Amino acid sequence: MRLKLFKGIKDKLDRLFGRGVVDESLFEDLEEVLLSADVGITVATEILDDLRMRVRKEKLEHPEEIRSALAQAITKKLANEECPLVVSDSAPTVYLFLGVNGAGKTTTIAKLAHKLKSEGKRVLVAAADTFRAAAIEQLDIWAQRVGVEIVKGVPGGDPGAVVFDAITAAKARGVDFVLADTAGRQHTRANLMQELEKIGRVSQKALGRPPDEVLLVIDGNTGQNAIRQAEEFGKVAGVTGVVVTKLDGTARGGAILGVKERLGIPVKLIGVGEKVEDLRTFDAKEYADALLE
Ligand SMILES: Nc1nc2c(ncn2[C@@H]2O[C@H](COP(=O)(O)OP(=O)(O)OP(=O)(O)O)[C@@H](O)[C@H]2O)c(=O)[nH]1
Ligand SMILES: [Mg+2]
Repeated sequence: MRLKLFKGIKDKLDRLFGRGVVDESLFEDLEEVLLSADVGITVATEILDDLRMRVRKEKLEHPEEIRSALAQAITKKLANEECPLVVSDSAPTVYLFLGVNGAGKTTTIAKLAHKLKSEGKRVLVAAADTFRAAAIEQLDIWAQRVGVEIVKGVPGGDPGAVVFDAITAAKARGVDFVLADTAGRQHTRANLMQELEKIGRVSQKALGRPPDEVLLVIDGNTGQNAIRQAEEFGKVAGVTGVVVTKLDGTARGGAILGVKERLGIPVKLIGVGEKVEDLRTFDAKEYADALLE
């Protein structure tokens, strides 16, 4: 199935390439299109420099050749970003999910639980978003629907304690994966950010090692602020990977092109819809093609 990302960009590109002329103004317009998709200026410039060089060297003149060369330039830029989720040799493998409010953490956990379960793994989700009763209930409903185990805290309770209990239960029951949900928080709120640090410490205590992945969930509509979020969450929580959600409904998903380069944190998963099946591992070529077609 073809990915459909970045609403609207295809039309802009069709118009540009439709002019049938390859000149400097084409590159200027392409730069504008990339920037409108929230590809950062540095990354956009590098991609277009690469494209210019190929156009010159290979004397490309047909719009379709240029479109495919552009897709290749973007794929090249992203090539070393493909990076699968770490799976521990000693079960349970623990993934902690963080991010700002509404980014898609809980939904992503449901999707990943579904995927792992369909691969025959035993999965336990930890409802460590104790901030709102409704959040615990939301994960509970997903757990039932997907058919995985859940460890819940009480509303207002200590999220670290939930993660501790979940890991302990997972060890006792022979669970393969623990997926821990946390409350959404703004990266500018110091006390809430400290709480994340504590959750990390607690899971270290229960597991004997840090969580295998600390996954920052970012809404694909976030634009260049995504970099800033990644920086701030990275400082307190040792983020190991990024999940970009809602790429099905945005024209601005280009910001992820800069995350790895700026912060050394790879994009691991992407969310492309609201259903449990709508999760993909990040594939550079698929992403580049979706950006342009
Ligand atoms: N279209 C689309 N919607 C998504 C995607 N991922 C999540 N959503 C929607 O985004 C909204 C918020 O998702 P949640 O998973 O509740 O987000 P959260 O980060 O857990 O939110 P808080 O716990 O409140 O911080 C829901 O309506 C989801 O259905 C996606 O990949 N595509
Ligand atoms: Mg949530």
